[in-house]
Amino acid sequence: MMPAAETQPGLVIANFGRTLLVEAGDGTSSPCVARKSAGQAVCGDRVQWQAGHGDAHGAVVAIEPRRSLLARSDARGKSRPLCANIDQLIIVAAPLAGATASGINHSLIDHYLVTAELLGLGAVLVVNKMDLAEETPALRLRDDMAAYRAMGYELCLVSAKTRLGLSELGAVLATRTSVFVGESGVGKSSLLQALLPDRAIRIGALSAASGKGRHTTTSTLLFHLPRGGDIIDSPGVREFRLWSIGAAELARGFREFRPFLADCRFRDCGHDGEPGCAVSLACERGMIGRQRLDSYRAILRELPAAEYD
Ligand SMILES: Nc1nc2c(ncn2[C@@H]2O[C@H](COP(=O)(O)OP(=O)(O)OP(=O)(O)O)[C@@H](O)[C@H]2O)c(=O)[nH]1
Ligand SMILES: [Mg+2]
Ligand SMILES: [Zn+2]
Repeated sequence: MMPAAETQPGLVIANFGRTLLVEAGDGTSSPCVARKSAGQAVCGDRVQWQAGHGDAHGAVVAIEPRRSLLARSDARGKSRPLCANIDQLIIVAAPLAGATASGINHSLIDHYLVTAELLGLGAVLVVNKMDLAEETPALRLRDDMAAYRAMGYELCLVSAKTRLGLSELGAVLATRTSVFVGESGVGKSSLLQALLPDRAIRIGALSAASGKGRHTTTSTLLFHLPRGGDIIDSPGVREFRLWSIGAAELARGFREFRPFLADCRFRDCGHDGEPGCAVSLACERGMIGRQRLDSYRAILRELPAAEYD
């Protein structure tokens, strides 16, 4: 009879569909599959697992309780877990080359900010490719993004190419677990590679792992940073839909709205043109940005009708 495999603690550092890469306490990693009874493990999960014999995959037998879980909706609106145990979202954006406006996708940024607020996670805004921002649009971009800084969000203007602002970004990532989120092509993986010391090795490991020639990220992967802290790289998205939340919850997700929410005439005010709306008034007085109120109203219209009313 074979001795029962020993159960040991581990950390999920990659998920490629059904196969997970689990890192043991000694830093080695093994491909594993999760037992059905364990549930769906994702990058960042602390797990109990058993090594496989020979070429056989190991088995994840249990997932430790999570302190946070980031999920996103798939095309059919079903929520899919993306990564676990993160402390903050690093929302990466980039200016469009040669554009006259800033080219920043504010709608996506605001969706992620609401997500962070409602999950109780930190959020940091990163604008990459600052080397591409030409003079006038760059000024505009700095202005646009400074509004987020005024709300109390940390903002880093960086370039993976010229290494502008990378030590600042490195400091923000140290000692915490973070996830890079944002549109495809904004440079999430490039920033990660610029922050890792053994970058050539890492790039090699990445393309070998995905087995694809393309650089676009297809799996969620966790890396340990040299200054401490872990960072999870995730595939880019075109849009990020919120799970089912109500209008009141959505409004609380816009942190600069909060001081005004109790002052609307109607207790269930949707801040969408109702008379006596304190949020609209604050916007007219310049205390809430027009773009943020527009963003709030756009997201309100995406919510399922039952919750909207
Ligand atoms: N000029 C310039 N180009 C950059 C910079 N950072 C990344 N790029 C380029 O932008 C392209 C996309 O970069 P990636 O790092 O693959 O972007 P990503 O966000 O990881 O994309 P997905 O994995 O598809 O989500 C690549 O061609 C990079 O070389 C930068 O700071 N400046
Ligand atoms: Mg990538
Ligand atoms: Zn209102």
